[in-house]
Amino acid sequence: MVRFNENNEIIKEEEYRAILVGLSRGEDITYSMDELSGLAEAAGVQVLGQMIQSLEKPNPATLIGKGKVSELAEMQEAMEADTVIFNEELSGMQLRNLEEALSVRVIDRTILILDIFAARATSREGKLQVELAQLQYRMPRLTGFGRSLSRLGGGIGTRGPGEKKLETDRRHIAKRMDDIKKELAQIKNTRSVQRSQREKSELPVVALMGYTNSGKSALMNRLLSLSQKEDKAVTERDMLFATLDTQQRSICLEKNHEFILIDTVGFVSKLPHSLIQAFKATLEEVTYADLLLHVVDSSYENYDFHIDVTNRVIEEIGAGGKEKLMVYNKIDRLGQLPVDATGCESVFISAKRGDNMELLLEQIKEKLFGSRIKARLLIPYDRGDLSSYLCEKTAVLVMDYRENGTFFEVELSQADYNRLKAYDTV
Ligand SMILES: Nc1nc2c(ncn2[C@@H]2O[C@H](COP(=O)(O)OP(=O)(O)OP(=O)(O)O)[C@@H](O)[C@H]2O)c(=O)[nH]1
Ligand SMILES: [Mg+2]
Repeated sequence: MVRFNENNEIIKEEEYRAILVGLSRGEDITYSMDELSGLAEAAGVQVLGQMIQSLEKPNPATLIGKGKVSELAEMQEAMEADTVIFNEELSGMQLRNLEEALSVRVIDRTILILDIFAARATSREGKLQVELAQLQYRMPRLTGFGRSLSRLGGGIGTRGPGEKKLETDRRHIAKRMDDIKKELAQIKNTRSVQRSQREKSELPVVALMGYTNSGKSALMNRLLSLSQKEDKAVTERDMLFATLDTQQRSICLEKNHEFILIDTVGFVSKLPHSLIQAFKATLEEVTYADLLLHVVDSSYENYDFHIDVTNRVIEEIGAGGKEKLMVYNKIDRLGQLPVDATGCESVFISAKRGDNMELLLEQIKEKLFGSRIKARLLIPYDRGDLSSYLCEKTAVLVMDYRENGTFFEVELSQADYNRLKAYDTV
């Protein structure tokens, strides 16, 4: 579990005993709480119990109601818990009030996720991104903290000692954030050079995306072993956030059918916004992919929820318009095949046992190298995303700006055509 000392350095401590607290605004939060429990365990916290409150409007001072705070204090004492973990992100004021009322460590879902990322990051870039996200989380909470301290330090208009300390802290953090951003920009530059080298090789790119623990790395390893490259295997483990850094491997199945496969960080619900921002750079690779494989753990009963969360992040990083194939994994754990409700093309596999790999490869091959067809499309002006897609990803023969949209005569893959056939002028 990560805490900060006076100089904003991370202090590592071991094994906490925690109670989880959830707030429901009428929705069922069982899954979300299960996930919080998984996150806590991944951070090395022992979960003793949980408390849920149904509340239409969260209490601005303590998130949960006053009565619930007292109940929580009793529960914490009885169970000898030293930590309380909230499923919602807490404001600086809520954190402070709750810590005062409970006199134990109070943590929220965001800091827990950031903590796991901090512990797992191995690359320089990964570490910097997590640190930046941690500082971004800390900055506004520092302000809240400072206000209360300055009230203690004197009346209106006076600067208490707390305020001075706050100023130093804030300056220290701002400076560190600046340094990190500069270094990240440098790393990004190097990567774009690498990318342009790769683009010269003109290999198509396929990116694995999906919820954490869905089997993205397992699928990458399966494809590597099919192309006799077991020695290039990536980390695959039964835990949340096993992969943090984007990894690339080339997969060569037969002559002229080689592609680059990218394994990426997994997602989780309520992924802190600052972390998505921070990881946008590493996930930027995804926005250059020709095809996304959205990997789903179909043995998880509520996998639709995971699909929604993943789709939202895919949108947020600007990869929403990419060609996508739904890959329902872990079918070895199921009695019958899962149902796809997304309407996208889908394939049902087991990365572990190797079921339906041929089928998956056929689909990938078709999408990447499949035969091209000629089409005449009229793309409305409010769908500039589609026009740019056509320009970048297909062979444009004719392009003409007309009254009600851009007219294209293009050569494109069957999959692209299927996606765009609503705009066919024929
Ligand atoms: N039964 C079964 N287990 C699988 C299958 N595919 C992956 N797993 C297991 O699921 C766990 C997670 O797999 P990973 O490949 O690490 O998952 P990931 O999507 O890369 O996870 P993150 O890197 O955390 O985002 C591992 O223990 C895998 O062995 C499958 O088809 N069937
Ligand atoms: Mg992984």
